[in-house]
Amino acid sequence: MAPAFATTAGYGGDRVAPPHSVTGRFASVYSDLQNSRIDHALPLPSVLKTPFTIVDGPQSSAAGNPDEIAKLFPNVFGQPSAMLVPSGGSDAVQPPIQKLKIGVVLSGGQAPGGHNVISGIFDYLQDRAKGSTLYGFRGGPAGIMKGKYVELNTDYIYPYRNQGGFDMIRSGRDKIETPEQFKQAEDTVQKLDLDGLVVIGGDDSNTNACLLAEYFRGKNIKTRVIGCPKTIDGDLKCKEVPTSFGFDTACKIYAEMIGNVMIDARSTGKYYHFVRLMGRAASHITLECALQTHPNITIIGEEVAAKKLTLKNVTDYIVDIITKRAEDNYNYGVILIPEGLIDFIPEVQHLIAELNEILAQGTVDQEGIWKKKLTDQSLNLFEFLPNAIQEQLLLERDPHGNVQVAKIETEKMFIQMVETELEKRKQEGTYKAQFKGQAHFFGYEGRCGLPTNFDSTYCYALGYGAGALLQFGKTGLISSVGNLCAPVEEWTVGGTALTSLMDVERRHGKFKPVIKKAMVELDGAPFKKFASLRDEWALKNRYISPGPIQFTGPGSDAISHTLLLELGGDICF
Ligand code: FBP
Repeated sequence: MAPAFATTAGYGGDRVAPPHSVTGRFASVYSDLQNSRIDHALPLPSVLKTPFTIVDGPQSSAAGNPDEIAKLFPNVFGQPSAMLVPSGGSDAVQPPIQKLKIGVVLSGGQAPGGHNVISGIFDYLQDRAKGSTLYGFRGGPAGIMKGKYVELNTDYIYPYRNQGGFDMIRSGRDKIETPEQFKQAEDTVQKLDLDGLVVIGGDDSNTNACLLAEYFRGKNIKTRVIGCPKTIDGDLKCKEVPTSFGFDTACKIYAEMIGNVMIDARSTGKYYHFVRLMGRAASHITLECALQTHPNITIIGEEVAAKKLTLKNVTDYIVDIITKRAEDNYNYGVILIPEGLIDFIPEVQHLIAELNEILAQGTVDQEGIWKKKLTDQSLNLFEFLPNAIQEQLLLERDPHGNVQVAKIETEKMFIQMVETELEKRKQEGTYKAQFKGQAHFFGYEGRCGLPTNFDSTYCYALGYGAGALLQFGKTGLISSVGNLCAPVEEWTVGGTALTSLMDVERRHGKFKPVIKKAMVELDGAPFKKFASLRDEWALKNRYISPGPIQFTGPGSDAISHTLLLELGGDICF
């Protein structure tokens, strides 16, 4: 018997499972757990279960350089934030648009919960705007430009409910940036007669969403654009957008693996495990995993940058702790390193900036003549790095011109550098033990897991809210769900002006709008908590093994330590 799947939205009543899947995924070949997750009932914030209307807040500004942002976004700058509030009885407000045609796109790296954002939009349309149509653009923004889409219906969406991955419509990293590409996007939305477009993505994709909103409004095109905060990296957040989805699940997956490695280290007593964690420029994932598992050493990139540490300083910090632990006969341990670390070290930043220039001119020859273009300091550093790291630093940049930090094996580099330094200390007689390093990179493993209860529910509310914003004619906002420490019923739902998250960067003599990445704040509660405990974790083994993600019972609804601490809560160890 096909199980009934119900949202507890209560608005449009229970939905019944389609008899079979007609898409790439087949619920009939799912594990029992995957199947049970499809039917997991998602609670909605109370405001989404009643008739509601939208109330505007005060005019917004920008995160920096408001005058420049105002010039770049003359049609959407300064918009107020929007908040959904109940409107019952005689106050009931009819949304201006009854039936909608909406497109949705997944942009950038996978993050658990993306399918639920789409389910949320779809269910909103079913519940509140009957007869509407939802199109999914295939393969990311390229799908918009090339007009590649699929109509999403109940059967299509069903097997993806509460499941990880982005495979319902896939994602991509293309950017809509040239005038021709904007024109292509315009042609597609006109052809489909779209009332709205939801862009589910990180900082770059949401900047792009805002540029599209501006473009469409400037040309009097009716298509409105709403963004949704996605990225496991956790670096797209502000007061109104407390976290990006996917961070919670990814950190819990990595924390389970780190916990297992810790027990392995303690069991054999012979390895130092160097674990590099995804997260690109920011160290939020590393910090959260440290708070969840209590490793012996954790390097936070933002602290390294603030203290202007060199590679040698970081190596010495690790080696000092290894040496001290050896005095207590602990010749094992776990060390967490953020994947973007290399980019935080000022001397490496200079080197990368010089390499970027050289690569942009396309002048990296086999003979190494290109190296003459490096300054002496950068050349010395480059020559000092292991060969593998040299090669990785020369790899092609991503579409945004960034070094692909996921491909740089910093954990291996540190093992080599620590080995060399310990050898020196052996000669000096200050280290007498045996060091063996094991390298790990935990990255892609965390991006497509079954979303936690938090990510499932949060994403569903983000999608449902995005549908509401579009039906009320909003554009240039990012779907925002707040009050996340409270029970779901009390969560707030609304939208925040994308331009209010923006600043400008000067590139090639022009101002370019960017949503500022939210980095780990050294005076923020999560880092302070970590800093107050790290010395104890370094020498005493206070390992915690959080185990696999729970969907029921103790801990199943716990939010990340980072979010809890940022929202004023505390954790007791
Ligand atoms: P987004 O910023 O698009 O969410 O991607 C996050 C991320 O997983 C980073 O943590 C990682 O550095 C990068 O994607 C890897 O990119 P790719 O999937 O292109 O290898």
